Amino acid sequence: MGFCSPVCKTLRRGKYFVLLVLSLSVLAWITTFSGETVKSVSTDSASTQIIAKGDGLRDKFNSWTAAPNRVNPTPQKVKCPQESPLLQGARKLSFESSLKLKDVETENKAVTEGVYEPSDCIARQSVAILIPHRSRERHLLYFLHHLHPFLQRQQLHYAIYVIQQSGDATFNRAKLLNVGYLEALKDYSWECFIFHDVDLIPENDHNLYVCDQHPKHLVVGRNATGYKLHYKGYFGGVTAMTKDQFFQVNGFSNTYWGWGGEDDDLRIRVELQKMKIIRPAAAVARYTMVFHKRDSGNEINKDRMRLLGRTPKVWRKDGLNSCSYKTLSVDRLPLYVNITVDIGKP
Ligand code: UD2
Ligand code: MN
Repeated sequence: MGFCSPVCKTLRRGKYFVLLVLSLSVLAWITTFSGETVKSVSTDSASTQIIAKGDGLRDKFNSWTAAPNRVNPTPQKVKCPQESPLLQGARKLSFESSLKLKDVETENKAVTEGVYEPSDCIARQSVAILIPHRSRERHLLYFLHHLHPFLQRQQLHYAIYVIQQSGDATFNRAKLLNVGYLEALKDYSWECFIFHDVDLIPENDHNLYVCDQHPKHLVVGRNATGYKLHYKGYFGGVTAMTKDQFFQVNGFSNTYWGWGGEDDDLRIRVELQKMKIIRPAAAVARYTMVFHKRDSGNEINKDRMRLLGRTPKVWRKDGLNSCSYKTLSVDRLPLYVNITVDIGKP
């Protein structure tokens, strides 16, 4: 609205003329472009089959994005960050009696046959979690429910292996873990192994399930012991060792049947190799142990002190290199690899 002089009117008309000329040139340019595109891409890219004639600019865009090794290479995955941005710190754990395996499977669709790998970055370590097991199904369910999301928040490439002792002979935690190590290495060259009780649930995801320069003990404290270190050389519950560290100590002893001693034996092996045991800060290395009584078939091993005394003499001959067993089945279930094994009896 308002006053417009004759000069202003001429200018306005001129503006319309310039606009018209511009639009006509754009139209002419698009037509030329479209013809060229159809011709040039139709020979060298499978993706061109979906190109419709006359859609020149979009075609050109398609051919740029859909021919990865020609113009625009597929973005390469980069290493995951030193500290995962997904960590949440201390979390309240839940142990719902109504929890079902199907629920846990539904929550973990990104896990395939017990294995997970981050989709958007390359994990810093490939870790096998080994669980010795017999008749603790409920604990296993809670374990899977908590550990899968926990490990995923740490952006690890990992697999969960459950090593089931068949039969009802006395339980042998250490030998089952040796079997787990040997069997898991048949699947993949895991660089780190976590030896894990089924009933221990980590409370803080800053407790990283990765290996270090030295063997690592991840349980500083747990609910039942007031979150204090049990005793100075304590090495039970959950430990992390690289493939090479575990090989160097010849794994666990195979000779501890029943409860106790096998974790101290591993500590002696580590010390004999002049390796140190490291632990995360007490504030993060906290666990809840699901309540349980001593299992039948895992009675206290009264011979354990004698066995511990001879470890320096026998470790070279008793361990991974003498672990004899019969694998009865390997089932690749959605959330874990289930290895059932006959490890003999005392
Ligand atoms: C302690 C140690 C454990 C081990 C054990 C002595 C901690 C937190 N844990 O655990 O690492 O050294 O003493 O052997 O200090 N299991 C079964 N079915 C059985 C028996 C055992 O699945 O019938 C497995 C299961 O993974 C269990 C683990 O073996 O968590 C250890 O047995 P436990 O929980 O009975 O022994 P606990 O809590 O005294
Ligand atoms: Mn326990």
